[in-house]
Amino acid sequence: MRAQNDAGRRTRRRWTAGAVGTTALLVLTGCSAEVQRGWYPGTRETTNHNAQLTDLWVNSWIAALVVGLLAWGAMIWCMVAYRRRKNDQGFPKQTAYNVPLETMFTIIPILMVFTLWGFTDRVQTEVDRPVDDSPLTVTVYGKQWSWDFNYSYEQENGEVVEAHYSGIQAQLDGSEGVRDTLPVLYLPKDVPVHFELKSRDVAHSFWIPQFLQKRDLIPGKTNHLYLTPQELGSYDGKCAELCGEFHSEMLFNVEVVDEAEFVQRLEEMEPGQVGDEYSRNPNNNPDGAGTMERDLQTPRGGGSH
Ligand SMILES: [Cu+2]
Repeated sequence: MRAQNDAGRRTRRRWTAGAVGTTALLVLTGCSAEVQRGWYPGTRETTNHNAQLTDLWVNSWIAALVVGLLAWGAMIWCMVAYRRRKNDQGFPKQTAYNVPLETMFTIIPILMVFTLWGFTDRVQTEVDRPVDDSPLTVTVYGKQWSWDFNYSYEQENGEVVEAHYSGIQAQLDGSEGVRDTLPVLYLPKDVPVHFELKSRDVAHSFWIPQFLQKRDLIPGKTNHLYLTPQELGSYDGKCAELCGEFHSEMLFNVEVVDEAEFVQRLEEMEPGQVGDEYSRNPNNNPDGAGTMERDLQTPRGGGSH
C-alpha cells in the first residue's frame, strides 16, 4: 500500500512540475517582442498597415489556440472518463445520430468561420482602400528577372519629378557584396505611396516581407498597393511568384530615406518613365510583338545565349 501511495505521489508531482514548467514557458516567452508580433518580420510601425495586420494575425492565433485547447481538452477528457474499465463487457452505449448535438457541431464551426472572415474582411478593406491623394506614384514593372521602378513625385511646391530606375538581374555567384548590386527602390518616410504593379512578360509578385503586404504583377493588368513607410532603414524585396529559371535572383533592396534624400536620389536617376513600350506582352504592346517575331526569324551566331 505504502509503495502504491508513493508511486501515485511521484506521478502527481511529475504532472505538477510539467504544468508549472509549461505555464512558465508560456508566460516568459509571452513577454518577448517576437511572440507579441507572432514572429512577423518588421515592427508594428514599419508601415501604416503593419499594426492592424499584426493584430489580425496574432488574434487569429489566440482564437485558434483557445478553440484548440477546448477541443483537445474535450478529447482527452473523453479518453480518460470513458476509458474501458476492468470488468467492462461488450460495447459502451452508442450515441450516434444525436440531432441537437450534430446541429451544434455544424453551427459552431460556421459561426467561427464567419467571425474569422468578418475580422479579415474589415482589415483587408481598410488596408486596400485606395488613397487618391498620394503625392508619390511608383509604377513597378516585374520582368524576367529584375525590376523597373518609375517614380512620379509631386513635391510640396507642386513641382512633379519623374524619374526611373531600370534594374538588371542580380548575379548570385556566391561572391560577397552581391546585395549592393541589386536594384534599389527608394521610398520617402511618412509619404503615402501608391504602387502601380505591372508585368512586362509573365506573372510575378511584388513582396517586401517586412511591409507584410504582397501583390501579384499580372501581364495586361495593373494592380495597386497603398502604404506609407514609417521607419527609416533598409529592407529586402523579392519576387514571390515562380516566374522562370532565375526567379530566385529577382531581388531588390528597399531604402526608406527622409524626403530630402529621396528627392536627391530621384535627381540622380534617369529622367522620365519606362512604360509599356518595353513590355514583351504582345497583347498590350503590338510593337514588342513585332520585335519578338523579327528576333525569332534572325539566325543567331553560335555560342551566345
Ligand atoms: Cu518574378
